[in-house]
Amino acid sequence: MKSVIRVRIGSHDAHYAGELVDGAKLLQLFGDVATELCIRADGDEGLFRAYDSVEFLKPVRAGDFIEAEGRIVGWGNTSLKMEFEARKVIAPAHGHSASAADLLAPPEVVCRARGTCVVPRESRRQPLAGGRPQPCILTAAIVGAETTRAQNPHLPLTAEELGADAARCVKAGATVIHLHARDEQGNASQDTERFRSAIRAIRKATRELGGVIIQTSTGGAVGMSVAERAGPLGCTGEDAPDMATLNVGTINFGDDVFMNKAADTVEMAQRIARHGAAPEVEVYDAGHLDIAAKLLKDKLLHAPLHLQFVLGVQGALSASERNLQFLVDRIPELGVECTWGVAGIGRHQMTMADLAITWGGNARVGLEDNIYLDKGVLAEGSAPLVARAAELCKQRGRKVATVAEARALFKLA
Ligand code: KMH
Ligand code: ZN
Repeated sequence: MKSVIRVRIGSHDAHYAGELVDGAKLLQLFGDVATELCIRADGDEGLFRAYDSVEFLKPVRAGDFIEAEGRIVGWGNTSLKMEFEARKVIAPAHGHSASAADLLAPPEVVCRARGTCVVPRESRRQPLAGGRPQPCILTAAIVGAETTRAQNPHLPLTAEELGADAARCVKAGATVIHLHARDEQGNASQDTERFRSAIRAIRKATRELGGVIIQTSTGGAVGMSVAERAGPLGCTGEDAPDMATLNVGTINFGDDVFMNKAADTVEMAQRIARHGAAPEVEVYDAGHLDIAAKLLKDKLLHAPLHLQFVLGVQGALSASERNLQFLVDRIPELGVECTWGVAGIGRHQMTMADLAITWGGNARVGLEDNIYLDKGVLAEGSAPLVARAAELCKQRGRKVATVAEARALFKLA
């Protein structure tokens, strides 16, 4: 959650020699930004309790335009942890006419701060639409189609291994298993029976832990036909997956092309609807949101819509904070109730998970997308990655969703 204000610093704000502005002016701007954040989160102006740090980095003078931005970075019961940045975006151009000014590109950061605001319990107005985030749904992508045992020897391949790894992920906090299957040679397979065995093994291994939501891939591996990719949808009745991915746009995928022609996406959406699984739309690039909007308009998708931003695939949208912000900001354009999550590829996995957790979204981690726990340290299965995401939830004050909560948030049957 963020708030931005932009103001011109007038001559009346200048306090020191050379039209220099008092640092307190910037703290006043941060105070206003913080107040908006409290209103957005809790419907009340709240109170600024303390600054943990304030750094004045550059002078501010009369005639400067200052943009002050604040974000909630931690969700306490009554406290909200915030980070602030003030940037100079326009400055008077000296040496020209008295009214000349320059746009600064890039803007100059003049002040950074961290602090805590409090909205007393009795003042909190809950629940507010777009206010405090819901519990965070952690998805474990435990195998994928591309990762190999040579890259990470802890990759689960057989049904039994998938079941055991899924159980470890559930213990670590995962409530959704994003599932692919492999054949005897370890190659990607969308064969119905292989998925059936894996689904049975996962359900058996996680039953005593409260179960898990199973989301089967209909993306499979590059080069597979639609009919082949739809294999997991042959699992019905007791073996039916709860969710299925829907890939809506073609992208470069490393040296390959991951083809998702419009007609194929329509067919897959129809197959998923006939099956009864809840679709999750995989968004690898900005235009995929536009395709999702068209699918909604054509009644091939329905609310609530589940969006998974997969960022950092080589050939698609990169995993940056700015790109994620852009995608998240565009969600309201869809005009329907949505849940959203992020899967960052490779070294971006935990950074993207942390942003999603901080901003109120959901996070996907696991060996499908990233094989390392730390730089140069292989993850021993996906559970350590899930555990780290759960730890981030704790640090950010987000509750990790239970299966029942995730089912309710996804509105699954
Ligand atoms: N293996 C990728 C080409 C999905 O699961 O739906 C596609 C993929 C997406 O993994
Ligand atoms: Zn996948």
